[in-house]
Amino acid sequence: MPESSYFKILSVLILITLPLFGCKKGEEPVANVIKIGTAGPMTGDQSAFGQDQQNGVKLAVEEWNLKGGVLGKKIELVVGDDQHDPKQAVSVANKMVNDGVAGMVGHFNSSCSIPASKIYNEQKIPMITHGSTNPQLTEQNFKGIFRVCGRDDQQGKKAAELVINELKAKSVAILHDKTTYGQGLADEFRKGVEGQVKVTYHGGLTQGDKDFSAALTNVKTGNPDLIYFGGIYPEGGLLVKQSRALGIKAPLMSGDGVIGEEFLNIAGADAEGTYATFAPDVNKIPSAAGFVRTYTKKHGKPGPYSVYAYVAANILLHGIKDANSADGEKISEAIHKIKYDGALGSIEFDEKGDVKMSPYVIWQVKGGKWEQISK
Ligand code: ABU
Repeated sequence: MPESSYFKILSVLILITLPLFGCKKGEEPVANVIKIGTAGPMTGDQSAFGQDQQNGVKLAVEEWNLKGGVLGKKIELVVGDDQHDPKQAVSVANKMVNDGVAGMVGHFNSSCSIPASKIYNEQKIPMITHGSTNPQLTEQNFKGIFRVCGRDDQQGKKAAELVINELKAKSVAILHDKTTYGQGLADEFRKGVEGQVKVTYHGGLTQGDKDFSAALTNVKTGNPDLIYFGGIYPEGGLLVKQSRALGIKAPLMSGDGVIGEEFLNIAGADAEGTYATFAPDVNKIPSAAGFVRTYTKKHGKPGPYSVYAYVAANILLHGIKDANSADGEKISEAIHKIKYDGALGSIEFDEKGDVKMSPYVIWQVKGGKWEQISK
């Protein structure tokens, strides 16, 4: 094709497509949609958490779109799958930047949120995680990084208080999955019991392994009153099952990573009596009743972090609305000022991007179900 014809065709194509981007000849393209992203373990062994997250964010986006979207534009959700792998999380974050998202909900795993947050921060894209609890995330003091969940220094302390004051344990064994979350939480728990309870064993295991008999043999030798585990349900469920098979009677205690149906499915009857720290039961929060009803109709019973993803998405969209702009810095400023009253009650952020109120309560498996046992 002669070069002049090629350029003529190209010019016609540009003229035809310009209105699709909402601009006239000579103007900068303006998108007709506002994109927000959500990223987490959408596939793989932690996908129950990822799917709960995706469903919660989708519900918020659907509700906003039914009311006309935000800033007069339809909201488009971009979903990223990091498979709880930090390297994958970085490439998902770069893809979100290229896709032009105005803000992010997630990631879920602290080991993913922390490296991804560095990219969002460089690009001034606000990020609200619904479930990353490692303190380091907000200790970076990035202006646009927030979390609607609590922190592991809070839940590790809460667990230690239960073990010392209520369970009156004299000795504990501490295990973790060597991740940012799991190891960090185990360390926070240890800080809380140090000097008051004997630690008979403290060691790591590898995520994805299926046989924990080596670590559990060390645990058994110390005969502790309780085993504390920092980690997620695939390993937590197997740990409690295998500890019973080895004749260990000590109860397991863990954090928010084991809450949910999957832990019960993996551990079966051996789950009974397990303790965990997590936020209050969403089914008992009056302001969450509407969310529970709508979510259940669409996706079945909400998972532990569904409502947190839903609330994080709502806060992000309110931030865009309050800022009256899709500019990341303006949105982050607006989120810092927000007093959001939604499904989880009133939420405000401190200067680091943490919620002002620590949410932790104690849960226990009773009659084959997770039950909130403290206020
Ligand atoms: N907080 C539960 C698991 C997610 C994370 O912080 O890694």
